[in-house]
Amino acid sequence: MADAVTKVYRSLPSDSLVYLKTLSKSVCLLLVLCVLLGSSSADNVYEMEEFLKREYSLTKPYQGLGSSSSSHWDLMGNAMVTPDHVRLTPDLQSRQGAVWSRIPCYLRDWELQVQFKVHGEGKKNFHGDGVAFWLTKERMQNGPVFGNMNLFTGLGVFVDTYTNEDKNREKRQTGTQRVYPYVSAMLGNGTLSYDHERDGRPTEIGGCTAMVRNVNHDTFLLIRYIRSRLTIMTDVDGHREWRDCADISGVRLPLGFYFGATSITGDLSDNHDLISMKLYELTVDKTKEELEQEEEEEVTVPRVDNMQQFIVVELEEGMSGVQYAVTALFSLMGLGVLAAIGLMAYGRWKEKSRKRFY
Ligand SMILES: *[C@@H]1O[C@H](CO)[C@@H](O)[C@H](O)[C@H]1NC(C)=O
Ligand SMILES: [Ca+2]
Repeated sequence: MADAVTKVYRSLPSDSLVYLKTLSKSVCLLLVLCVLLGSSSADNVYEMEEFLKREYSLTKPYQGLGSSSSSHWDLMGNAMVTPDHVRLTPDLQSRQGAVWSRIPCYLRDWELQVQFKVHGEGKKNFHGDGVAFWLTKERMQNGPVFGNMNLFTGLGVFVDTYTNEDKNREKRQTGTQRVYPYVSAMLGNGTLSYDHERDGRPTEIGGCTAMVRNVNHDTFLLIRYIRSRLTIMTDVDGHREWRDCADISGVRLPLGFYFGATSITGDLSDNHDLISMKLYELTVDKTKEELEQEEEEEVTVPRVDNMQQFIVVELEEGMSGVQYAVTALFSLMGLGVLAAIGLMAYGRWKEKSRKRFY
């Protein structure tokens, strides 16, 4: 029972607000009240279990994972299944591992709750590279983006544990320094490239710091997509509480993409363990107009409305201070010389004119 209660606690929306807005209000108020009073009866379990989509979820003991034809998930690369987790990569150099759903997802509104664990021997900033969660058109591809291909089409949420960005450059350009591990989201459209050297900054649409590594408590990530709004939350400090991480409106994701989780190690490594991925369908009350609009404007290429807002404004990588000073100095000297020549010429001319008059 304790387990059931925890399950309800975990799976019910911590922010009941979305539900308040979306589910019919009476049902929802009841639900919220139940949760608030902590009186979650068995009925609630079933209620949430109904929303859980088993075909898109991956939970212990990972029966639906493997090469059998009845599996819902494929395993790839160095990924290994144990009774307690799917180890995407071990704490060893140059490994890549992944799990990919076999079934394309046609749900419009959903919530993905991921439990994962990143741990290893490496000391501060001597570990990497992180783990990523996906909803993409492509699946089962090897590549440099946390073990997935670059130029992907769809959503990538990265838990980046290693800072690649040159710290000095970062400070010069943005005035701040980011603390890692860092969770960030990117919407790929097939031509946008993830810049590994800059930790994906140029294409990032939102993110937050999340101290996920080598902690004793469980760590979770929530990705919610409802009414074209993408919300990311984290629960990584052992408080069993969702914390806002990113909130982006106008995210247009086509239907029929695949969920996946990937990881990679390079010179530096970590164990990247996936414990569960639970996908819930969210029921949303939509007006007739909204539904018609959805039908008409079927999205084919992922995009974010007003992408402009995410373009990182960077200072020009032009002349440095020293270069400036030297250039200015030479310019001044040049002006001085010109002025001197000018004055001499003027003096001569004046002398000449004087001579002429007298
Ligand atoms: C992908 O997005 C970029 C930047 O917004 C844009 O320049 C490019 O044309 C887009 N590609 C496609 C295939 O839509
Ligand atoms: Ca990185």
